[in-house]
Amino acid sequence: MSDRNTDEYFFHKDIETMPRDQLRQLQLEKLKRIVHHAYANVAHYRRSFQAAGVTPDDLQSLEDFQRFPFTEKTDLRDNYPFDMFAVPQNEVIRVHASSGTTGKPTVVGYTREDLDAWSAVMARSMACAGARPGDIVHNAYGYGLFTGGLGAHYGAEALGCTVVPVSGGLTERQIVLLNDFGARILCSTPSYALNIAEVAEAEGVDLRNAPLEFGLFGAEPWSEGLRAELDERLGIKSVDIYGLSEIIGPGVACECHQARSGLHGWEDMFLFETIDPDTGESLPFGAAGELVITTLAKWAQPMIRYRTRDITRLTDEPCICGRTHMRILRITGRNDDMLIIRGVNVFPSQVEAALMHVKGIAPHYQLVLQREGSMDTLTVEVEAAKGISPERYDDLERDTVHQIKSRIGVTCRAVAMSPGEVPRSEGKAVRVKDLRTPKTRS
Ligand code: DLL
Repeated sequence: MSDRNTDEYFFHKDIETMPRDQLRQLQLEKLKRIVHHAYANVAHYRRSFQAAGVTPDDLQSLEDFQRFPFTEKTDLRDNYPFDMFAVPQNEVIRVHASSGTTGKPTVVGYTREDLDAWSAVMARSMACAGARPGDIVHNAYGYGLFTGGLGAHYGAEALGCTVVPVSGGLTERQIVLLNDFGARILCSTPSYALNIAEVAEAEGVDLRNAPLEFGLFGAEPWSEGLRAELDERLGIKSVDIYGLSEIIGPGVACECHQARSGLHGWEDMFLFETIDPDTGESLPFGAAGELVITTLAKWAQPMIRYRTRDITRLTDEPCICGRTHMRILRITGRNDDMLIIRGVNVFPSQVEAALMHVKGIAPHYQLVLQREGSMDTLTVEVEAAKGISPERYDDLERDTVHQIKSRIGVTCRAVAMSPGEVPRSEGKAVRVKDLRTPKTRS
């Protein structure tokens, strides 16, 4: 057996480095099985397949799959709570739910086999990101209906780590535990990691001297600028991890710590496509579009061509880590989070990236949307870094407006606030304050 400290030991070599043609063959076999299972057991899929004029027997190649219908978040809502289940409820041993911004939450269910598969992909993701058996994992993702806490928890246990199940919040205590227990791995949202860094600095604790080495950050869009900031302030390598409850939770894709350049999507478990969000046409590798994912082995609630609303690009270029599974490039944002300001499309993460070029502000911000006449306007609330005198706030505002205009092409207003005034995150950051009055229906 190889040395415990080499990556070799942690690769599931046969799967993670499988030649791509074999991987595609494996996907087709698994896909046929899951499509039959979904069709036989979920009334929704029977209806949607019939409406599209397909049956499971029409699936003879991966290309054929493009004729199959998409599944959307509204389908989960319409079948609330349990009608998307493909097994009897007494075989579902866990549910999670995401709080939708409107109406009912979306519910997801897991059989025992599904939970084992989730732990396995999560353990694989953590190893890919730099975690090792025996590591102490400080898990500051929220526990509960959100999949972050329990997903990272069971994945870390499956890898053989020591989990500190601290959840989000009570940040002073997080610093004490991080320092005293000597965690090597921090799991949290990137915005909460920034909050932890800030509180540690305020308490005079230099986490750069602690054993912390890797951060597994995800659950919200973030920028390369924020990555550099977290690397520097926490003295770690920050790694991007992706997932969504409808598909399984965290662990759908993860960056390798060697390249940190795109997230390896686990293609033996999930089928990834990108589509043009307007026409539904499949896009080639490299083109930006909406990510669509199919679960290849999830029995309680198979998801067939699920439209994630996440905008990204895929690449099958070889990676220096040796894994053959394709990479999802950084998620710019969600379709439904895209703002249209004076005709320009803009994602909050692009604003974040632009703000990283403004000197004298802290990386905390909120976007305020208002409506003037028929136009949406954007005000960016930024926060002055500590020690910046209020006389300089005008300059900060001017520079903010300038960086956003020159980098994204959007005209906005900026308001500089005093240190600590922009709300801090303990989970997914709220980036947008929407003060527009609801549109009246004509
Ligand atoms: O956020 C699962 C998760 C937990 C992923 C912990 C990573 C770490 P949901 O609450 O269902 O599940 O939200 C899923 O969050 O469709 C994306 O819009 C966004 N998201 C998740 N990871 C990333 C990421 C979890 N790395 C939704 N970059 C997804 C950008 C992300 N957006």
